[in-house]
Amino acid sequence: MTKLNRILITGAAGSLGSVLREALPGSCNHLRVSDWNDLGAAADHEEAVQCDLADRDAVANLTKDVDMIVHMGGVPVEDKFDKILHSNLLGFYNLYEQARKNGVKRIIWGSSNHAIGFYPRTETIDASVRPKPDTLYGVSKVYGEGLAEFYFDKFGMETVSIRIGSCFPEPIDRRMMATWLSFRDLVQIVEKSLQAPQTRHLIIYGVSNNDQNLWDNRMASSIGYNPVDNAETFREKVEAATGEPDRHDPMFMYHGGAYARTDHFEGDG
Ligand code: 15L
Repeated sequence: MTKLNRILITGAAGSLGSVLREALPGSCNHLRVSDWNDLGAAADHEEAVQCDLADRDAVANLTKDVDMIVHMGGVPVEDKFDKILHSNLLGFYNLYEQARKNGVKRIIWGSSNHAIGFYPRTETIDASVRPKPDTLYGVSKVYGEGLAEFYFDKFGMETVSIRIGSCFPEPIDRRMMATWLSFRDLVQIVEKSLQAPQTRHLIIYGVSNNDQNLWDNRMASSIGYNPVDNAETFREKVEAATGEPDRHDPMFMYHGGAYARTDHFEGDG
């Protein structure tokens, strides 16, 4: 494996960012970690930078001398539009534009299954389908994928957009029997995205090798992703802990599950 010189991880104090902060030091000589929350003490191999991605000048410095970025920052669930605007739209744009100016080769980022969350579960889809976001949060992920496409076509800056399913230590409800991504498979899909010689703008699903998978993830094998975990290992535990599904509940009707019936913060900003 060829080592990159410097990788930047954004959202490094968040749940997935922390997993990658632990796992990626072997992929590079220098690891720069950033978050708008406190990052704790920096390890010897780390440069820790507390930064709000909506601050353009700060992002210009943050993205200097970086080969590739693993972007896990941003609002991670449905929220008020102003919060999404600040982090997922403005912050995301700043990251792309400053990365371009600083000559960053590739961004690998956490898009989400909520970009396609309003597809009914009766349909298996691949990553080429038209988006069907289930929330404003999902719309922000579609925007991110659009910006990534534009930055590749116009400037040749590469992206891997990983539409992450449900990334938790283990599946905790029946929907996650289909959508679960283990931490181990998260690390693998990010490492393969960093190592691939060329990705252009690739959209793939971040999902483990679950028997009930809703997504045809053939595109992910083009970078050598071969998930090793399967939610079936936890079936008994999940079924004992959660009731029989109501097939008419949006939770079980759509790929996006509960997000398809989440509150809309109408006019709240
Ligand atoms: C997401 O995009 C969220 O960040 C995560 O917290 C989960 O809710 C996940 O989707 C999911 O769909 O389970």
